[in-house]
Amino acid sequence: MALLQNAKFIISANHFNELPEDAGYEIAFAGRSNAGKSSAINTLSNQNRLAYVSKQPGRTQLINFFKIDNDKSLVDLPGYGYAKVPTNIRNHWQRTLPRYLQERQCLVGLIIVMDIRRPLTELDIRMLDWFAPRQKPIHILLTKSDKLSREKSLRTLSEVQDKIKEQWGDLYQTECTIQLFSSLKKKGIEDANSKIQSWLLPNK
Ligand SMILES: Nc1nc2c(ncn2[C@@H]2O[C@H](COP(=O)(O)OP(=O)(O)O)[C@@H](O)[C@H]2O)c(=O)[nH]1
Ligand SMILES: [Mg+2]
Repeated sequence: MALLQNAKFIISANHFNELPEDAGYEIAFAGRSNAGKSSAINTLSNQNRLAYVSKQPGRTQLINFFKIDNDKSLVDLPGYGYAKVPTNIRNHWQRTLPRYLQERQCLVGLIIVMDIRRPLTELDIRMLDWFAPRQKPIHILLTKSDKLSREKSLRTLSEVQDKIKEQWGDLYQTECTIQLFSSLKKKGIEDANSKIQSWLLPNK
């Protein structure tokens, strides 16, 4: 059974000091608005409405916490990169997100969800730059892979892999893995779930 199947919404936080206690094990999902992050969370947890999916970008502007069990949580970070977000809100998250990524002790790994048609945007790179120095693993889901042919998907996968290696390979010991994903076609679920499981249950 998928570990995330039991995930339940706990709380939304707007400020760093509203976060639940920094204890146990936490994995966070980051990504551009509309990349397919909430859909990926729903797909991986095998629940239809755990995270809020929207046709309109920019709706999730809070840090949403989901409990998996007593000491494990999943975190849906506010989507970034949506032009219509008011400047004050954008500035707020530009301060709060790096702080969360750099200071949260219980954070064991980061999943970055990228639309395969638009991978590694400037803001995705900023997330990598903020988190990579912590030497904790990063896993990238290239989602909406149903939108490209198999050949084009695989080519994008290897291009992103190369770029990551080139840019961060020598800099950090961080493990950074990448896979194709589709919430629509339910592709890549097993690989993603086993990665998440290896972070949350390292001894199993
Ligand atoms: N074709 C396709 N569309 C997707 C996929 N994942 C999400 N979407 C669509 O992309 C839009 C944004 O999805 P959402 O999960 O809310 O993105 P978020 O803003 O990153 O949380 C919605 O219209 C989804 O139905 C996918 O794997 N394939
Ligand atoms: Mg969302």
